[in-house]
Amino acid sequence: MSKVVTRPRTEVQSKTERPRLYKVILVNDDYTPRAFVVRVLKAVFRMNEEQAYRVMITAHQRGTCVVAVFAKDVAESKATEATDLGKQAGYPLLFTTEPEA
Ligand code: TYC
Repeated sequence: MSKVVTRPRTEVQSKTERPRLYKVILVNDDYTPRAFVVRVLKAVFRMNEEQAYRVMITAHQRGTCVVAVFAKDVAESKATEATDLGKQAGYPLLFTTEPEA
């Protein structure tokens, strides 16, 4: 009589961890006009003038500023959209993403 080897049919249920959130980060440069950065922040991240100005000036003074936090796909598409608006206007404006700690 042959032995029948069976394997567990289900994976051990891993702890239910929420998917990691991703930060969108604005990177300073020497060429993109401040007003253009503010306009992009308002358009892509739905900020008001004051919020957008604060984020822009923080990146200007410190090198980078966290703009907002989203699910990975949303963070990546917004960073790309915002970077592309700069590119289309001939500016080196850059938005990157990184996972939250
Ligand atoms: N440093 C730019 C200037 O002086 C303005 C700027 C701010 C550009 C933030 C990019 O992420 C940025 N015109």
